[in-house]
Order: sequence, then C-alpha cells, then structure tokens
Amino acid sequence: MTQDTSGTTTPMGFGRMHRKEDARFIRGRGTYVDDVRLPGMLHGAILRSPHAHARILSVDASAAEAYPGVRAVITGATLETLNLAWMPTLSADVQAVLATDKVRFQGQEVAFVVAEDPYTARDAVELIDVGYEPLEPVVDARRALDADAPVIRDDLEGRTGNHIFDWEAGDRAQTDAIFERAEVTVAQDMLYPRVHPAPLETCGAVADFDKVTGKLTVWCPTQAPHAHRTLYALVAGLPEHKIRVISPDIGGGFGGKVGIYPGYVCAIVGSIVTGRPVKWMEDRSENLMSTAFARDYHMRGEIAATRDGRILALRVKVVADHGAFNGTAQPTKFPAGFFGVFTGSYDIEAAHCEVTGVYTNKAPGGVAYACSFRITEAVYLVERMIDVLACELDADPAELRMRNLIRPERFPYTSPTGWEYDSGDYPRALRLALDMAGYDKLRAEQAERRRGDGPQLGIGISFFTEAVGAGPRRHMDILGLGMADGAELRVHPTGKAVLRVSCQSQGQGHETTFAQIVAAELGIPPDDVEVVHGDTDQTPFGLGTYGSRSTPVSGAATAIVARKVRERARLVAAAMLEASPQDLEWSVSETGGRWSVQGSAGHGRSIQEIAMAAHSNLELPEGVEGHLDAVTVYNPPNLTYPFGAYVCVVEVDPRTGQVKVRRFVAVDDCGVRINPMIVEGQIHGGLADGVGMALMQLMAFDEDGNHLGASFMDYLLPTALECPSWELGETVTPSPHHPIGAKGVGESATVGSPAAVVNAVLDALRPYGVRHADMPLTPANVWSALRGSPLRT
Ligand code: PCD
Repeated sequence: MTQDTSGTTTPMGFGRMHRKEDARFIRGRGTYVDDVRLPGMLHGAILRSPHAHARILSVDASAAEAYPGVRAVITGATLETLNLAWMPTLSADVQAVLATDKVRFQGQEVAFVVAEDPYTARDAVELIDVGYEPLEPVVDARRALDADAPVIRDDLEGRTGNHIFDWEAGDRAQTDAIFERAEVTVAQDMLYPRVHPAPLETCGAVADFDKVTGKLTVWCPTQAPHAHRTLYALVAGLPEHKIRVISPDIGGGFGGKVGIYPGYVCAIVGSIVTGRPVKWMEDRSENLMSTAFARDYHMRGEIAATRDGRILALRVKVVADHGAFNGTAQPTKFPAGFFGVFTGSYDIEAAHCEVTGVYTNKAPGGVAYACSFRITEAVYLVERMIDVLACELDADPAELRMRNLIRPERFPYTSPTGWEYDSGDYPRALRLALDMAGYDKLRAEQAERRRGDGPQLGIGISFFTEAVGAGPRRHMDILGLGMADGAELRVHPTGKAVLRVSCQSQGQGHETTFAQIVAAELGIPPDDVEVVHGDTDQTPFGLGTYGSRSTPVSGAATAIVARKVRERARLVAAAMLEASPQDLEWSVSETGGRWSVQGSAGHGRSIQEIAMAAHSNLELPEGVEGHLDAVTVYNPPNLTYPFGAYVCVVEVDPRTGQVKVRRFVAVDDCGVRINPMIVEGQIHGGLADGVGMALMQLMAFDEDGNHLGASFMDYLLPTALECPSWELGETVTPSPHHPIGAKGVGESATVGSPAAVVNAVLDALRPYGVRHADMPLTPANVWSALRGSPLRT
C-alpha cells in the first residue's frame, strides 16, 4: 500500500507487485524485432565508411549486384532518384541516409544490400567498391570552431564553418555583476565524455510494403511509434493511415531508440524496391559506432560565493559536440535540451549559461541517454562545482549543500533561468541520506586512513533535481508534434479492461504500473487490465517514452481516462439503483470498486456489475451512452521535478589508481510511487549506469577520427562485480499538479549518480592536491591525475 496524494491509502492498485510482462520475459518468450519472421522475407546489410571524413569519388556496386542471392543494392544515388538520400533529424537538420557527396564519420552508411539471407547480404557488402579521397577530419569540438578547420557540412548552402548554434539562458549582466564583487570565485573546466546508451538489443527494422493495399508496416524498436509514423508520412510522402509502426518488445532503449536511423529507411526502401519484406539488424559494433551517442559536453563552470559558503551566482560555458549531423533529440525550443536547469537544487540569485553546438566528424545523435534532455550534464556540472567550491573554502561538501539547498517553503520555486520546480523537501532528503550513510563515522574513518598510505576512503555526495514529463505542448514539441499523450480505456461486459496508451515500454514495466493506475482508480484488479502499447494501429496518438515522461504524461492520461469511465459508471449505477447520480458515493476496498448510495454501503453495485449492465438492455437515462469506455488526451500543465540525495563511498588505491565502490546510498523522491518494486529496479539500473559512466565508459576516437570503442571489449558496461549492494531510501513529496501525485523516476539515478561517484574519488584524492579529473576515472586516469600527467586512456 502506498499513500496517495490526499493521504488516503489505495487498497487496490498501488504497491509492490511482480511485473506482469516478466511472465514472458523470464521464459524467453518476448518478441523482439529480430524475432519477427515474415514469409519471403529478405535481409539487408549496410556498407559503412572506413573514413571519418572523405569525399566519395565513385561507388561501383556491379559485383555485389551480380552476387548470387542478392536482390538489390541501394546506394546514395538510388535514393537521390527517390528524393530520399537525406532525411530530417530530430533537430531539424538533415542527415544522409546513404552518403552521396562525402562521408562525415567513421561508420557512416554508404550502401545497402538486400539479399536472400543475412550472410549473403554481408558478403556482398564487401564487394562494393567505393573510391574515397580522404579529407582532414575534425575530431576535437573546440578545434571545430577554428577559422581554418575543415568545413564538415559543405552540403548545407552557405556554410563556412562548423558552428551550429549559440544558445543562452539566464541573466548575463546580473550574473557578471555578482561575480565582480564576490568574495570567492572558483572556476573549473570539465568534460562530460561522449558515451553510448548501449542497450542489450541493438537497433533494427522489418519493413513490409504491400503493393496491393499500399500499406507499409514497419516493426522496429522505437520508443516513439506514433512520432515515427508521422515522420515517415511527412518524409516519404506515404499516406499516414497506410503506415503502421509496430514497436514490439524492446531490449532496452535508454534514449537511443527515439530517432529514426538510416537503416530503418533503407529497409523500407528495400521492401518497396523488391516487393518483399526486408529485415535489417545492426550488430554490436555498428550500434556502438553509428547509432547515437550521448553527452560530449565540454564545460567550464564558475561559482561566485561568500567566504562563509553562500552561493551567489553560477556561470557556465559549454561547447557541445553534436557530431556530423545535428540529430540531438529534444523539444524544438531547446537546442541544448533542458540544460537550462543547471542551477540544480540550489537557491542561487543569478545564473547564466551559454552553449555553442558544433559539428565534428563523429556519429550524430546527442540522445537523452537516461536523462531528460541534457539534465545529466547540468547536474554533473553543478555538483562538481559545489565540490570544487568546498575544496576552495575547505568546507564540508554536505554542509555546503545543506546551506544552499532550496528550502521547502520556497516551492513552487522559480529558478533563475525560469523553470518552475513543482514540489520538494530537499534538506529532509539530504539529511536522510547522510544518516543512512553514517556520514560522521565515515569522515572519522577517512581521517584515520589518511594517516596511512594504503587505500584511501572517498565520500562523494550529489543532490539532483530532474525535470521530467515533457510537455506542456505549448512549450514543447518534437519537430512540431506537441508533447501530449492520448489514452483509451474500455471495460468489457464481464468487467475486464483494456487500456491503450501511446507510450512504449522498453523494460520499465508499463504493462504492470499502468494496470495498477487503472486498478486504483476503478477498483478492477491489475491482472484484469490489459495494457496495449507499441502499435500505431491499436493505440491513440502520443509522443512516446523517453525523458521519464510516461508516468507524468501517459500515466496522468490513464488516471484521467479511468476517472471518466468511473463517472460514466456512476450514471449507469444510478439507473441500476434507481437513485440520483449525485446521491452515489465511490469506494474502493480490497474486493474492488463500487458505487453505492451515500450512507448505505450495502445498497450499491460493483464496477463489474455496472460494466455488465452498461452493455445490457437496462434503460439508461436520456443522454447517457451505453458501454463503459472513454478516451482522453493529457497535456501536462508543467514538468514534474523528482529529486534525490546520493552518497557514494569509494576506496582508491593511490599506488594503482584502482577505484572500488564500497557503498552507495540513494534517497529518491519521485512523489507517489505506483509500484515501489519497479521504482527500486529503475533506481538500481540507473545507479549501475552512473558507476559505468563515472568509472569506465568512453567513446574514444584517435586523431584520424577512428572509433576506438566499437565493442564491449573496449566500451565497458558495469556488471554486478563493479556495483555494491545499493542502499535505498525514499521520501514522498507528491507532485501537486499530477492526478495521482507521481513524478517520473526512470532516469533519476543515472542523472544523480555519476557526480556522487566522481566526487567520492576526488574526495579520496584531496590530500594529494587533485581538485578535478574527468570521467571515466579508470585506474590509468586516476593514476595520471595523481601524478599530474595529462595521460588519457
Ligand atoms: N513508476 C512508478 N512510480 C513513480 C514513477 C514511476 O511506479 N512515481 C514506474 C512507472 O510507472 C514505470 C517506471 O517506474 O513503470 C518508469 O517510469 P517513468 O519514470 O515514467 O519513466 P518511463 O517514461 O516509463 O521510462 C523512460 C525511462 C527512460 S527515459 C530511460 S532512458 C530508461 C528508464 O526509463 N530506459 C530504460 N528505465 C529503463 N528501464 C529499462 N528496463 N529499460 C530502459 O530502456 Mo530516456 O530519455 O529514453 O534516455
């Protein structure tokens, strides 16, 4: 049982419950894109560029075309005839589907072979002969802005440089003025390195164009099926009602499955050209090299404060590496995503930030990998800066945070850059985390260890605020599509229900939690509620699952559509009881939902009885429709602002640079928890993610733009071995504007944890005079930081 917003409990619905979908997942009975096998299906494979930057002189596909089993070879030239060589990106740039003029990153798509089986397709790819003239690559984002840097996007008319945009937020004059008179200022350069969402399932698609009906069906693991369908319609000129996008079970998305990738378009063209279904599945290296990336923010932070630790102002400059095509995923008005929340959880008088986006010869993407559009970068920046300030003032980082956190009475709180935080009690969460960690005892142990030369103890704190649940649609859209979500609910005559939603689970457990929302609102057991998602022919329009928006938006839509059904049920019950609807009261007990005459609980009807009556020959009052169903569209009034306080304890061996995460305490507040077990699972995953980014993940490139991390041998994922047993705590501050008081949580831990780990490592290194080192804090990087050498892995 969990508290709901009004402080009452929900006897049915919210609470710990095993995930319904696990019945198929743990038996290996899920259906992923690669499980889709259609009669007569062909297979596609992509030829990719070996160069980071090169002019294409010629493409000779004749040997591949002649290879037995090959059914089609599609090149950039083929696509040009169809006007499909370029496609729009999520940031209103264009991206080459198959390169025509130049290749702009290593691994870029050059040609697509369609064959009878995947092996033939791969073999034939090797037979395509491409003539390249290598060009100087631009690998360093800061170098990209140099006047003499090679121009990457000479396809865009009038381009003379690699600059994409400048974006700023906050009040520059006010911020600068505070800096000028501040007692203390600190500055620090830091990099949030390029990382990859690396879901276990790679991307892929099965496209089936039926020439007779003119209908195109595309199976692909998209986090936003409806947006994909609309974009296919707009780009390919196919009628939208003749396109069906099916997103089956997804083996992890983490933001990497929001966009449309060239392979999807190639599979579609392949099916149109051959008249047969075409499957394309990328392998691990292709996924790591070409399909999305995240972060790559070169940041400089500055804090102005009083000598006794009151933070007055924050100033930030960012050079954002967007790769060869600006394909970052975020609402249109926000070219730097929600980086504007960079003042974090602190009550700061003034702030200003500037972000400059640049092109480089690297894969495009800039996906919101487990953060609501760049909030991970923002939280990392401010949380590192607080520790840098603590170092400068020789202050305790916990006390410094406590001193500057936004006080509970300040909510709803408007940040200096204009974000309205809905609710929170930050000091309570931090106090709980420190208590759980036994902070004072840890500091004592640390002091003790500092007297020896063995492994040093580091205690790292981070406090984060996320802003999740985009829209409101007035301010937030993706390529013009407003960020609101539909929901449809139908209760069958026997009282079993079907909920149809536009969001699409990638492992988050929506089939369970969304059924629980209906259960809490209607008193129908969660097992009696089927959640349909991921098929545009079966579900209402909506913008999909990312930015932890499903619970804030689709979850709210679900509660509201269930309330509409409940109101319909009231009218039907009134007719059944021959009472006036106003005289009925609603209740949910362990046995279910019920409308009864006020004051006489026995005189009522269960939701199941009402459902049957709604479909029967019962005489209904004038104007009351039969059946028991409803539809709704939910446009959120604001984002929800989950938050948390994390404490990480590490041991660092100064002789080897090895870091061991000994403990991790995470106190999260995501408002009302629908299913605490799922919430905890989400937090566990995000914490592991954070440890991975802090300690071992990096998409590295050499100076020629060669990708150095295209396998899991080089791009390391954290396993149980690197993770401690997580210690979780919670506070519950409901969102005042969400129908059930819930805030999103899916990305909270990924947002909050990297800074805690890095702060812990640097805390351990403090006696050695190391103030900052960039992620990933591999043994080599820690070792070289200790020796003040710029060596990087
Ligand atoms: N919940 C509850 N309660 C609360 C909240 C929440 O219960 N309060 C739950 C729900 O309902 C779900 C989950 O939990 O089931 C989650 O949610 P959310 O927060 O709303 O979120 P979503 O939207 O659903 O999801 C999304 C996220 C993201 S975003 C990410 S990255 C990640 C996460 O999610 N991803 C993933 N998590 C996960 N998990 C898994 N398993 N897988 C995956 O993939 Mo992005 O933007 O995309 O980057």
